[in-house]
Amino acid sequence: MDERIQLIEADITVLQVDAIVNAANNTLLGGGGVDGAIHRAAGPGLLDECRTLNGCATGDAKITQGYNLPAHYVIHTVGPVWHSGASGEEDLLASCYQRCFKLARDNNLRTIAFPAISTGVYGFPKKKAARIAVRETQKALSVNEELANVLFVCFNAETRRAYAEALQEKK
Ligand code: AR6
Repeated sequence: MDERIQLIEADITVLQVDAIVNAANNTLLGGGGVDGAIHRAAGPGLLDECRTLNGCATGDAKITQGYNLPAHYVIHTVGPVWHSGASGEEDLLASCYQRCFKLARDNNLRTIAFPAISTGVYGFPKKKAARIAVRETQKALSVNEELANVLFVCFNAETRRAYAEALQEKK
């Protein structure tokens, strides 16, 4: 495993990194899950900035300041809702990671923390999602030497196991 990848169990809102990623929805105006937690911790400034962004397409990402968060930036990405897997869900989830890493590069970010995008309310199978996260992260790390640390933030044991397996497979 690339030593720049770390697997941690934590609340993503407390992390002191250059950017945390938000698993948002198309409106970018907040919601439940990690999105709700990030908006609560960041304070109203985040919602004000999000209102100026005109939403976000599924598979795309947009960056804002971090406001009251310890992280400098929030990268908001919109994962796909899992239906059957035949609606391009895997490619859309891969695109989320690619767009986040593109923003990281454009903004010279060195440390970035991801939640398990789409695997909560949006129902994406956790193991499939972890494999995509690991694959796209390894691709990004191979072309971006500025990237010092990528954290996969697990909020439950099942997610942690899914990432541990995906990382093991890639060894
Ligand atoms: N820190 C880290 N991970 C978290 C936290 C947290 N504080 N809270 C939840 N998770 P979800 P989605 C994990 O449902 O599936 C929102 O309403 C959670 O356990 O937050 O992409 C949006 O507005 C799971 O592993 O995001 C959208 O409408 C992962 O974060 C919709 O949910 C993602 O779960 C997006 O659904």
